[in-house]
Amino acid sequence: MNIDSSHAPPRLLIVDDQPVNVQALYRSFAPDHQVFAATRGEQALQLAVQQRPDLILLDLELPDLHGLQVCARLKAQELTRDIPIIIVTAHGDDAIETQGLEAGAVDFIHKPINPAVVRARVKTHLTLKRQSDLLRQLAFVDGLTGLHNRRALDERLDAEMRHAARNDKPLSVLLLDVDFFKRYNDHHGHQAGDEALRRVAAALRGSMLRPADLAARYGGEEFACLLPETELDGALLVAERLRAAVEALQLPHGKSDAAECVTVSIGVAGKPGRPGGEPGHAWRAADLALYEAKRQGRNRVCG
Ligand code: GH3
Ligand code: MG
Ligand code: MG
Ligand code: MG
Ligand code: MG
Repeated sequence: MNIDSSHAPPRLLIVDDQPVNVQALYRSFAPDHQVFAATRGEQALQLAVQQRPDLILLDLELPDLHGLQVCARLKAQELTRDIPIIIVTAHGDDAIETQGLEAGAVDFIHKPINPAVVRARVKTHLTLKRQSDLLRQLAFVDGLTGLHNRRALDERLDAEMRHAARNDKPLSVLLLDVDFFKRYNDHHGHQAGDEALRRVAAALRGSMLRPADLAARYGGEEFACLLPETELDGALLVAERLRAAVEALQLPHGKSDAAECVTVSIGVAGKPGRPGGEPGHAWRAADLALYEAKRQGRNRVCG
């Protein structure tokens, strides 16, 4: 679910071991889609997790895995389950087509392809995907800030932790808390406080660089970020960038004399993806680090 990219071009992953096929599909979609390509099954699985495409065009005959295996594995993991897959193949008979649809593909296209037909089918499935994403947004978006809400965060963290443990990948979490926010509200009023939270949220959103990163409103004036495939060192750098972005907003604290402008303290915890790790541990570690950042004087990052 890419909440913030509703106006961004749709992201397509093309999987085919023949460069000439990749090029043909690339040519018909590149002008108004963001296109990624894989020539092997394992590479496709990796790209799907890293890039979270909106749709996958999948060839069946691949050098390492059969396309049906790729399809089944994409459907078996939470992170890629909702990505529509269209199978594109030269060798499909009715039996294969049935197997593909049963494995979770939404559509089946026979080669040689007609670019106009492929475009039309892709458009239909992208529209359906957008509609189901929209429904998810209503359930998973924080109404005040437009960031993901706590429910979305919990769900994603759960999925990311399992992925990290299974693949021995790092994963880091950030917990952010606005400094002296009670006094900001007391001084400027609750409505101005809400507006400040929106501005802080926008700054966080604008500073997250990877598509798989997630920023959420944890509750009240607290935010959380999830950084898949990121070691503690990298997470500390991201946290410092977020801290600086909020400070750069220069939202005056007024006469509240708590601070010059609105700032955040950030606690960072890395590697909760190790086997046996669980989401609760990640938050507790980040929370301890956040407490330390507050104790050391606020407007800083601890990890
Ligand atoms: P600290 O630096 O220790 O975090 O101080 P603080 O004042 O930010 O901490 P505290 O937890 O005492 O106060 C948090 C305040 O955040 C309380 C509440 O008025 C404000 N707050 C929480 N949620 C909202 C919200 O949705 N809108 C507004 N305007 N204020 C909120
Ligand atoms: Mg092939
Ligand atoms: Mg707080
Ligand atoms: Mg606070
Ligand atoms: Mg507090």
